[in-house]
Amino acid sequence: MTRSQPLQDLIDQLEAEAAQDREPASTPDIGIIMGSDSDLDVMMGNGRPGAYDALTALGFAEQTDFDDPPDTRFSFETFVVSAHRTPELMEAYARTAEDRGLEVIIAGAGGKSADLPNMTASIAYPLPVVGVPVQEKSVDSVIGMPLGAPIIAVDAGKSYNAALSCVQLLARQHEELRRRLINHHTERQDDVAQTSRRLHEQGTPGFKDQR
Ligand code: AIR
Repeated sequence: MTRSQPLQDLIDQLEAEAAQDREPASTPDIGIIMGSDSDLDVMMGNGRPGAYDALTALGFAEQTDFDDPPDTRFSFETFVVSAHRTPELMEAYARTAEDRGLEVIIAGAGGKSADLPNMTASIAYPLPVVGVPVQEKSVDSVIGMPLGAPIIAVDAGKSYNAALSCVQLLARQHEELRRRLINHHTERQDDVAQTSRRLHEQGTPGFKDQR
């Protein structure tokens, strides 16, 4: 199949970056790919929190230029990669991921043929891939991997949890991330405890009025 020039340029760029052999601290730790920009709200968050919200809350910055890393130690990058419209880009992204310094990939796709997460996991192996079914009807497609071809997957739309899972993996090597995850969890506990106390002390009608 012929390739458009912008597609070829993107593939060439990934391959050139992989050949740079850069310091891991200056490359994105997490790569986020999605089948379409119509997946953006689910994948990154819009009202309902997504991967972007989880990662920025944990101190990650979005790296938009491979050659110009952000000041923060931990970062992620984001691309649209369609398994069916641009299979060559999917293959190149997954194949170069490890050499580009990524530690883990989050891959999300919607529809019934949500093949980006599972195909990326197959090609990027042994790099771990966390799959996000963007819709309920995408769940079987994302999680249905054969024996010996692993993928980590979250429930439909739970890109926020996919990001937390990635940080959990990274935290095995980075005590600072472990500390941030524990703080994040403690904040969640505070939220539940405070809500519980308010509901109990205000009673149901008073609590409803103040919501
Ligand atoms: N998709 C895109 N390429 C391959 C697949 N499976 C998915 C996207 C999106 C849905 O198809 O992940 O959820 C619809 O994409 P679009 O671009 O038509 O809005």
